[in-house]
Amino acid sequence: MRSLSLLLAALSLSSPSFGFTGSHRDIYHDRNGHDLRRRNIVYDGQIANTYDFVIVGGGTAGLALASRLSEDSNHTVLVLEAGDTGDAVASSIDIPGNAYYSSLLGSSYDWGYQTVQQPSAANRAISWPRGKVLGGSSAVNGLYAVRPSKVEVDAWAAMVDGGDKWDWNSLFATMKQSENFTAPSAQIQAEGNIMYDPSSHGTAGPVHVSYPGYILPVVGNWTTTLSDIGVPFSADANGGDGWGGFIATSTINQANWTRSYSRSAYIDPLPPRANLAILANATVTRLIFASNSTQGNLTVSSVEFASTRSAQRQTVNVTKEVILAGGAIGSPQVLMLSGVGPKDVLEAVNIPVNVELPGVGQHLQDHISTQVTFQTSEDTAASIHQANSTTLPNGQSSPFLSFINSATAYANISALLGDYYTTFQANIASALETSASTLVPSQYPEVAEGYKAIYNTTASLLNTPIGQIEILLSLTGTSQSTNKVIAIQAALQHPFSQGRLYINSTDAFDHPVIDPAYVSHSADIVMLREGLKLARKLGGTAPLSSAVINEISPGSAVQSDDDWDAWAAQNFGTEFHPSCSCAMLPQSQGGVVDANLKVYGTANLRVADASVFPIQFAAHLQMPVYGLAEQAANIIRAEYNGVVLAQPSSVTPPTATSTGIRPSSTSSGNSKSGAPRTPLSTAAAALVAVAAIFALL
Ligand SMILES: Cc1cc2nc3c(=O)[nH]c(=O)nc-3n(C[C@H](O)[C@H](O)[C@H](O)COP(=O)(O)OP(=O)(O)OC[C@H]3O[C@@H](n4cnc5c(N)ncnc54)[C@H](O)[C@@H]3O)c2cc1C
Ligand SMILES: *[C@@H]1O[C@H](CO)[C@@H](O)[C@H](O)[C@H]1NC(C)=O
Ligand SMILES: *[C@@H]1O[C@H](CO)[C@@H](O)[C@H](O)[C@H]1NC(C)=O
Ligand SMILES: *[C@@H]1O[C@H](CO)[C@@H](O)[C@H](O)[C@H]1NC(C)=O
Ligand SMILES: *[C@@H]1O[C@H](CO)[C@@H](O)[C@H](O)[C@H]1NC(C)=O
Ligand SMILES: *[C@@H]1O[C@H](CO)[C@@H](O)[C@H](O)[C@H]1NC(C)=O
Ligand SMILES: *[C@@H]1O[C@H](CO)[C@@H](O)[C@H](O)[C@H]1NC(C)=O
Ligand SMILES: *[C@@H]1O[C@H](CO)[C@@H](O)[C@H](O)[C@H]1NC(C)=O
Ligand SMILES: *[C@@H]1O[C@H](CO)[C@@H](O)[C@H](O)[C@H]1NC(C)=O
Ligand SMILES: *[C@@H]1O[C@H](CO)[C@@H](O)[C@H](O)[C@H]1NC(C)=O
Ligand SMILES: *[C@@H]1O[C@H](CO)[C@@H](O)[C@H](O)[C@H]1NC(C)=O
Ligand SMILES: *[C@@H]1O[C@H](CO)[C@@H](O)[C@H](O)[C@H]1NC(C)=O
Ligand SMILES: CC(=O)N[C@H]1CO[C@H](CO)[C@@H](O)[C@@H]1O
Repeated sequence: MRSLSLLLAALSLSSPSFGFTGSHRDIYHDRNGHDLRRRNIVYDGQIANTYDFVIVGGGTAGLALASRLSEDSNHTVLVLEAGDTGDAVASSIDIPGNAYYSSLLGSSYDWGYQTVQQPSAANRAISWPRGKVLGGSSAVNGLYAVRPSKVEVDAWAAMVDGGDKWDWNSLFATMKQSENFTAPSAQIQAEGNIMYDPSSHGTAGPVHVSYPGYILPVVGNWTTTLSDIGVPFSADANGGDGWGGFIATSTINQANWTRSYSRSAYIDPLPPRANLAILANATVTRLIFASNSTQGNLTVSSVEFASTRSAQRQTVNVTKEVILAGGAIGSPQVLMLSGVGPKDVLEAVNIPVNVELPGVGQHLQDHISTQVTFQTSEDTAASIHQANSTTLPNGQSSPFLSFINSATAYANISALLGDYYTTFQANIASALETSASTLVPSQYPEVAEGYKAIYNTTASLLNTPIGQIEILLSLTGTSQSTNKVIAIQAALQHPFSQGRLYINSTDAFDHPVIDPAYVSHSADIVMLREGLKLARKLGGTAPLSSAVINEISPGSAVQSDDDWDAWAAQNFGTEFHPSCSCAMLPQSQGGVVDANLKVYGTANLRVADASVFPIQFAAHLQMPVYGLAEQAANIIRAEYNGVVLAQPSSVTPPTATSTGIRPSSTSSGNSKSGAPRTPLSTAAAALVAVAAIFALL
């Protein structure tokens, strides 16, 4: 999937520079020339000394939460985001197809993490991209807008006391609360053979969810082919039964065919809010606890951050809460840097233990993925893009540039293993104790208990109709010789392998050590292999097969299970869904947060992002993350006031608080709180976008 040859071929496709500057209508500025996107973003580095809420990470969850918390004009909210604003690369973010044609992966807008070498992956270190920009990974992802199923969300809710606020009914409601669904045009619906149920969607939320404005004909043959190989057509994959084959919705705004992500959805449309400040280029280096809190739950009193590795550390005080939304890697990293985590990890780097929580960074799970590649006689998105790269219209009105992959399927265990699945499930169940005694990367018994709880829940989900493998159709890729390529990807959805991440440095600018322990449990390779076989079978099944000339990779030499396993080890990568590294579990099971997202042992610290899910879902993660962020805002607001809140559009400046934000026009460059004044990015604008034609998931 990410072999070097694929990448090199991708790079040789020159990347045309589409942009929103030029002859089109300027939608970023009002009549007075004020940049509408910037109203709540701090460009001069000047922030107040103190905020009620400080959110660490302005990513998918972080900006959603900031928007909701600051609807209450009595509360001041600060977001500290490590990455830049993204303004300099707006067209790479905003144009959906640019996720492939002008990708930010590999640029300074990508954290560019790498796992440690994985023995089960032929000792490869696997690349783990993550968005490092306002919007976080929602600014760089593949736009799939799919939801987990009721049975797995309810399984999550059952794993922790008070978990009912995370059951399907609750999460379904908050996922809808985040969403504004727009139906496809009749033409697109017919061409793609698209089915949906409007009642499963929200229409009043900020995140635009719809379908692309251009569909390739082969997409229309997807669901019929799947139903011929035992994966039935789904007419409503968003209402809790998220399995079968379907054309997924995407986070696309049909009004101008742009990506809808947490910044464009939750922040840019807001009027100026005097109680909201969003600071980019601000990496949180640690949390500082109040010295009075040596007994009982610790209180965070301030947050330390810096613009670069060598820059002076600054602090900002917090009166109510700190909410970590740094994502599956950033949040556990900040906890550990702050002395909250496993004692062995903290002692190894001489960080004093403030709260001993052995589960921080543990229980790390991800979806692994690779693909079967076919040469096709049909046009693909990649071939059309290359042929038309100089003539495609600029900017937001191009329906073609809104094309992103969205044909998908969640294949259940029967489709993958047939009747053998009952034996398979029994084998997994009986291997629980041996797995827990050999495969848990921690010396602490609580972490092993959590491993077992997660394992048990995952095993119980085998015997349900939910997807165990996701099968995706990719029409945006290239291969060595041609971009007339159809790739069918298979991605493991419910891993039994659990890894960990940990810090080996006290410097927040050093990456943590990431070891997902991929395929440490052998069930995972069985499932991935059977998924790949299904992908090959799909390519050979009518009507999809009418577009296929031959299989390019892995090719006819790969036939036996051993062949597949060896090939997969050389080729699988991430589906970009790491999570569970601050799992919501009982403390006795190595949990990091409780059902209210509170970090155990603290009085005013929560985590709200993909790191808190205790199990993996058969879904891409942005929609459940938005639902989680909406619910986090509900929980926090309920705790701080019970009154009816101001509407977003009628926010008035804060009145009676002691935490007024210094207006930037009157700021005097207080060196204590001001980030260095830097001219707006030219370095970033000069960035050479890597045209990685990855199959973004
Ligand atoms: C390439 C790619 C493709 C994907 N494709 C899809 C898809 O098609 N559909 C889908 O649903 N999901 C997809 N995903 C997954 C999905 O986007 C993520 O799971 C989700 O966005 C995670 O949200 P989050 O809020 O947990 O983290 P993020 O959105 O990653 O936000 C974390 C934020 O915290 C910041 N941060 C981290 N550490 C610090 C610190 N110390 N100080 C300050 N800030 C910090 C980061 O810069 C980032 O902005 C994809 C992900 C990637 C990377
Ligand atoms: C935070 O509060 C402490 C006292 O509690 C004070 O000494 C410090 O200056 C404050 N920090 C900022 C940035 O205002
Ligand atoms: C939802 O999107 C439609 C256009 O697709 C728009 O007209 C409508 O105003 C949006 N609703 C909200 C609440 O933003
Ligand atoms: C779709 O399938 C039909 C047969 O049902 C075939 O005639 C047609 O060529 C296929 N279209 C594409 C684009 O593969
Ligand atoms: C797209 O339209 C939305 C309104 O639906 C607007 O807020 C946004 O700025 C537009 N984006 C671009 C890049 O045109
Ligand atoms: C410690 O001080 C903070 C204010 O800095 C206060 O909110 C908190 O309640 C105090 N905690 C204890 C345990 O006294
Ligand atoms: C710490 O917080 C938890 C809930 O988060 C609470 O149950 C417990 O009583 C608190 N402990 C102390 C000593 O305040
Ligand atoms: C796992 O499930 C089995 C049977 O369903 C049960 O006996 C065992 O206690 C469970 N273990 C955990 C850790 O939940
Ligand atoms: C998988 O799906 C098929 C087709 O809908 C169904 O017959 C089968 O019962 C499902 N398997 C499980 C374990 O639910
Ligand atoms: C931390 O781990 C990384 C591997 O992820 C390694 O390259 C680095 O040298 C380690 N640093 C220290 C200080 O051990
Ligand atoms: C804001 O605070 C004032 C004074 O404490 C209170 O009367 C009002 O209800 C609060 N408003 C909200 C939206 O919480
Ligand atoms: C963030 O830092 C980059 C690199 O120094 C700079 O180009 C950019 O202008 C900064 N962004 C903001 C909002 O200050
Ligand atoms: C989507 C698009 O613009 N397609 C055009 C690509 O270019 C060929 C001719 O080179 C046109 O026929 C397509 O319509």
